[in-house]
Amino acid sequence: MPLVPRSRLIVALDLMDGYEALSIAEKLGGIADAIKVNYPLILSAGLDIIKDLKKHGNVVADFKVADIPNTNSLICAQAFKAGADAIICHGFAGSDSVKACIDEASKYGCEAYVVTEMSHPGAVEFLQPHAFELVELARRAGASGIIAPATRPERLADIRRKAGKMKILAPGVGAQGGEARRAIDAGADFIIVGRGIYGADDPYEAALEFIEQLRR
Ligand code: FNU
Repeated sequence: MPLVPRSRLIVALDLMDGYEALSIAEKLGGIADAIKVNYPLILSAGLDIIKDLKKHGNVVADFKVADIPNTNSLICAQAFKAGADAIICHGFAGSDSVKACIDEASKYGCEAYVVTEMSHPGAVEFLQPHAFELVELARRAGASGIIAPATRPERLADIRRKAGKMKILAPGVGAQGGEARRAIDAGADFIIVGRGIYGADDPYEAALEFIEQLRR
Protein backbone atom coordinates (compact mmCIF):
# COMPACT_ATOMS: atom_id res chain seq x y z
CA MET A 1 0.00 0.00 0.00
CA PRO A 2 1.34 3.51 -0.77
CA LEU A 3 2.50 5.56 2.20
CA VAL A 4 -0.17 8.04 3.30
CA PRO A 5 0.75 10.73 5.86
CA ARG A 6 -1.49 10.32 8.89
CA SER A 7 0.68 10.33 11.99
CA ARG A 8 3.64 11.23 9.69
CA LEU A 9 5.86 8.90 11.72
CA ILE A 10 7.88 6.01 10.28
CA VAL A 11 9.60 3.84 12.88
CA ALA A 12 12.98 2.31 11.97
CA LEU A 13 13.42 -1.02 13.75
CA ASP A 14 17.19 -1.49 13.48
CA LEU A 15 17.26 -4.32 15.97
CA MET A 16 19.23 -7.53 15.72
CA ASP A 17 16.54 -9.64 17.29
CA GLY A 18 13.40 -10.45 15.33
CA TYR A 19 11.32 -11.19 18.43
CA GLU A 20 12.19 -7.82 19.95
CA ALA A 21 11.36 -6.07 16.67
CA LEU A 22 7.98 -7.83 16.50
CA SER A 23 7.24 -7.09 20.12
CA ILE A 24 7.88 -3.36 19.58
CA ALA A 25 5.80 -3.36 16.38
CA GLU A 26 2.97 -4.99 18.32
CA LYS A 27 3.25 -2.44 21.15
CA LEU A 28 3.13 0.42 18.63
CA GLY A 29 -0.24 -0.96 17.56
CA GLY A 30 -0.31 0.80 14.20
CA ILE A 31 0.13 4.36 15.53
CA ALA A 32 2.97 4.92 13.05
CA ASP A 33 2.38 5.16 9.30
CA ALA A 34 5.00 2.48 8.60
CA ILE A 35 7.77 0.33 10.01
CA LYS A 36 11.13 0.60 8.25
CA VAL A 37 13.47 -2.39 8.10
CA ASN A 38 17.14 -2.24 7.28
CA TYR A 39 20.07 -4.67 7.02
CA PRO A 40 20.68 -5.09 10.77
CA LEU A 41 17.25 -6.69 11.20
CA ILE A 42 17.02 -8.50 7.86
CA LEU A 43 20.51 -10.00 8.13
CA SER A 44 19.83 -11.27 11.63
CA ALA A 45 16.15 -12.26 11.43
CA GLY A 46 15.75 -13.01 7.70
CA LEU A 47 13.54 -11.53 5.01
CA ASP A 48 10.46 -13.37 6.31
CA ILE A 49 10.28 -10.92 9.23
CA ILE A 50 8.65 -8.52 6.76
CA LYS A 51 5.55 -10.76 6.55
CA ASP A 52 5.20 -10.73 10.34
CA LEU A 53 5.75 -6.97 10.61
CA LYS A 54 3.15 -6.38 7.90
CA LYS A 55 0.45 -7.46 10.34
CA HIS A 56 1.12 -4.13 12.09
CA GLY A 57 1.06 -1.86 9.04
CA ASN A 58 3.08 -0.81 6.00
CA VAL A 59 6.70 -1.92 5.73
CA VAL A 60 9.45 0.06 4.02
CA ALA A 61 12.50 -1.96 2.95
CA ASP A 62 15.47 0.37 3.42
CA PHE A 63 17.91 -1.67 1.33
CA LYS A 64 19.49 1.39 -0.31
CA VAL A 65 19.64 -0.57 -3.53
CA ALA A 66 22.59 0.69 -5.62
CA ASP A 67 23.55 -1.86 -8.27
CA ILE A 68 23.20 -2.37 -12.01
CA PRO A 69 19.58 -2.34 -13.22
CA ASN A 70 19.23 -6.14 -13.50
CA THR A 71 20.53 -6.77 -10.00
CA ASN A 72 18.37 -3.94 -8.64
CA SER A 73 15.27 -5.59 -10.18
CA LEU A 74 16.15 -8.92 -8.57
CA ILE A 75 16.72 -7.34 -5.14
CA CYS A 76 13.46 -5.36 -5.31
CA ALA A 77 11.49 -8.44 -6.43
CA GLN A 78 12.70 -10.28 -3.31
CA ALA A 79 11.64 -7.41 -1.05
CA PHE A 80 8.19 -7.06 -2.65
CA LYS A 81 7.55 -10.82 -2.71
CA ALA A 82 8.36 -10.83 1.00
CA GLY A 83 5.63 -8.23 1.50
CA ALA A 84 7.42 -4.86 1.51
CA ASP A 85 5.22 -1.93 0.49
CA ALA A 86 8.11 0.31 -0.54
CA ILE A 87 11.81 0.08 -1.29
CA ILE A 88 14.52 2.68 -0.74
CA CYS A 89 17.20 2.86 -3.44
CA HIS A 90 20.20 5.09 -4.00
CA GLY A 91 20.14 7.61 -6.83
CA PHE A 92 23.88 7.82 -7.42
CA ALA A 93 23.95 4.54 -9.39
CA GLY A 94 22.14 6.41 -12.17
CA SER A 95 18.72 6.79 -13.74
CA ASP A 96 18.62 3.30 -15.31
CA SER A 97 19.31 1.69 -11.94
CA VAL A 98 16.64 3.83 -10.26
CA LYS A 99 14.13 3.09 -13.04
CA ALA A 100 14.68 -0.65 -12.54
CA CYS A 101 13.56 -0.25 -8.90
CA ILE A 102 10.55 1.87 -9.86
CA ASP A 103 9.49 -0.57 -12.60
CA GLU A 104 9.75 -3.52 -10.23
CA ALA A 105 7.79 -1.60 -7.57
CA SER A 106 4.97 -0.84 -9.99
CA LYS A 107 4.67 -4.54 -10.94
CA TYR A 108 3.69 -5.17 -7.33
CA GLY A 109 1.63 -2.00 -6.81
CA CYS A 110 4.41 -0.77 -4.50
CA GLU A 111 6.57 2.35 -4.23
CA ALA A 112 10.22 3.29 -4.66
CA TYR A 113 11.94 6.12 -2.76
CA VAL A 114 15.30 7.55 -3.79
CA VAL A 115 18.03 8.72 -1.40
CA THR A 116 19.19 12.25 -2.20
CA GLU A 117 21.24 13.87 0.59
CA MET A 118 21.75 11.58 3.58
CA SER A 119 21.42 12.73 7.17
CA HIS A 120 24.88 11.94 8.56
CA PRO A 121 27.82 14.40 8.54
CA GLY A 122 29.71 12.54 5.77
CA ALA A 123 26.84 13.19 3.35
CA VAL A 124 28.23 16.68 2.73
CA GLU A 125 31.33 15.17 1.07
CA PHE A 126 29.83 13.53 -2.01
CA LEU A 127 26.02 13.48 -1.85
CA GLN A 128 25.27 17.09 -0.90
CA PRO A 129 26.94 18.64 -3.97
CA HIS A 130 24.72 16.42 -6.17
CA ALA A 131 21.56 16.37 -4.06
CA PHE A 132 19.47 18.57 -6.35
CA GLU A 133 20.47 16.50 -9.38
CA LEU A 134 19.42 13.38 -7.48
CA VAL A 135 16.05 14.99 -6.72
CA GLU A 136 15.61 15.76 -10.42
CA LEU A 137 16.66 12.22 -11.37
CA ALA A 138 14.09 10.78 -8.95
CA ARG A 139 11.36 13.07 -10.27
CA ARG A 140 12.04 12.27 -13.92
CA ALA A 141 12.22 8.55 -13.23
CA GLY A 142 8.79 8.69 -11.59
CA ALA A 143 9.76 7.86 -8.00
CA SER A 144 7.05 8.09 -5.35
CA GLY A 145 9.39 10.07 -3.18
CA ILE A 146 12.83 10.81 -1.86
CA ILE A 147 14.87 10.71 1.33
CA ALA A 148 16.21 14.04 2.63
CA PRO A 149 17.91 15.00 5.91
CA ALA A 150 15.99 16.03 9.03
CA THR A 151 19.41 16.96 10.42
CA ARG A 152 19.67 19.92 7.98
CA PRO A 153 16.23 21.58 7.84
CA GLU A 154 17.47 24.37 5.58
CA ARG A 155 18.68 21.79 3.03
CA LEU A 156 15.42 19.88 3.45
CA ALA A 157 13.52 23.07 2.60
CA ASP A 158 15.64 23.61 -0.54
CA ILE A 159 15.09 20.00 -1.56
CA ARG A 160 11.32 20.36 -0.92
CA ARG A 161 11.20 23.26 -3.38
CA LYS A 162 12.69 21.05 -6.09
CA ALA A 163 10.79 17.87 -5.26
CA GLY A 164 7.41 18.79 -6.76
CA LYS A 165 4.73 16.34 -5.68
CA MET A 166 7.14 13.66 -4.52
CA LYS A 167 6.81 12.60 -0.89
CA ILE A 168 9.76 13.30 1.38
CA LEU A 169 10.85 10.91 4.12
CA ALA A 170 13.23 12.59 6.56
CA PRO A 171 15.52 10.46 8.74
CA GLY A 172 17.81 11.81 11.43
CA VAL A 173 15.22 12.84 14.04
CA GLY A 174 16.22 12.07 17.63
CA ALA A 175 19.53 10.22 17.94
CA GLN A 176 21.14 12.12 15.03
CA GLY A 177 20.01 15.49 16.39
CA GLY A 178 17.18 16.40 14.03
CA GLU A 179 13.89 17.80 15.36
CA ALA A 180 10.56 16.34 14.31
CA ARG A 181 8.60 19.60 14.03
CA ARG A 182 11.35 21.44 12.16
CA ALA A 183 11.61 18.63 9.60
CA ILE A 184 7.87 18.74 8.89
CA ASP A 185 7.90 22.56 8.77
CA ALA A 186 10.77 22.35 6.27
CA GLY A 187 8.59 20.22 4.01
CA ALA A 188 8.98 16.57 4.99
CA ASP A 189 5.86 14.42 4.70
CA PHE A 190 7.19 11.82 7.14
CA ILE A 191 9.91 11.67 9.76
CA ILE A 192 11.88 8.47 10.31
CA VAL A 193 12.85 7.70 13.90
CA GLY A 194 14.85 4.66 14.99
CA ARG A 195 16.81 4.75 18.27
CA GLY A 196 14.63 7.55 19.65
CA ILE A 197 11.80 4.99 19.73
CA TYR A 198 13.17 1.45 19.86
CA GLY A 199 15.87 2.57 22.33
CA ALA A 200 13.36 4.22 24.70
CA ASP A 201 12.19 2.57 27.92
CA ASP A 202 8.65 2.74 26.56
CA PRO A 203 8.69 2.77 22.74
CA TYR A 204 4.93 3.35 22.55
CA GLU A 205 5.13 6.48 24.76
CA ALA A 206 8.17 7.71 22.80
CA ALA A 207 6.33 7.25 19.50
CA LEU A 208 3.29 9.10 20.89
CA GLU A 209 5.53 11.95 22.00
CA PHE A 210 6.96 12.32 18.47
CA ILE A 211 3.44 12.24 16.99
CA GLU A 212 2.34 14.91 19.51
CA GLN A 213 5.25 17.13 18.43
CA LEU A 214 4.08 16.82 14.82
CA ARG A 215 0.53 17.84 15.74
CA ARG A 216 1.60 20.95 17.64
P1 FNU B 1 18.08 6.55 13.92
N1 FNU B 1 18.68 6.52 7.31
C1 FNU B 1 19.32 7.59 7.92
N2 FNU B 1 19.80 8.61 7.13
O1 FNU B 1 19.47 7.65 9.14
N3 FNU B 1 17.84 5.50 5.34
C2 FNU B 1 19.69 8.62 5.78
O2 FNU B 1 20.11 9.57 5.14
C3 FNU B 1 19.02 7.54 5.16
C4 FNU B 1 18.50 6.49 5.94
C5 FNU B 1 18.15 5.39 8.13
O3 FNU B 1 19.28 7.38 13.65
C6 FNU B 1 19.19 4.69 9.00
O4 FNU B 1 19.84 3.67 8.29
F1 FNU B 1 18.85 7.53 3.85
O5 FNU B 1 18.34 5.48 14.97
C7 FNU B 1 18.34 4.17 10.13
O6 FNU B 1 17.70 2.96 9.73
O7 FNU B 1 16.84 7.36 14.21
C8 FNU B 1 17.27 5.25 10.30
O8 FNU B 1 17.16 5.88 9.03
C9 FNU B 1 17.61 6.29 11.36
O9 FNU B 1 17.76 5.69 12.59
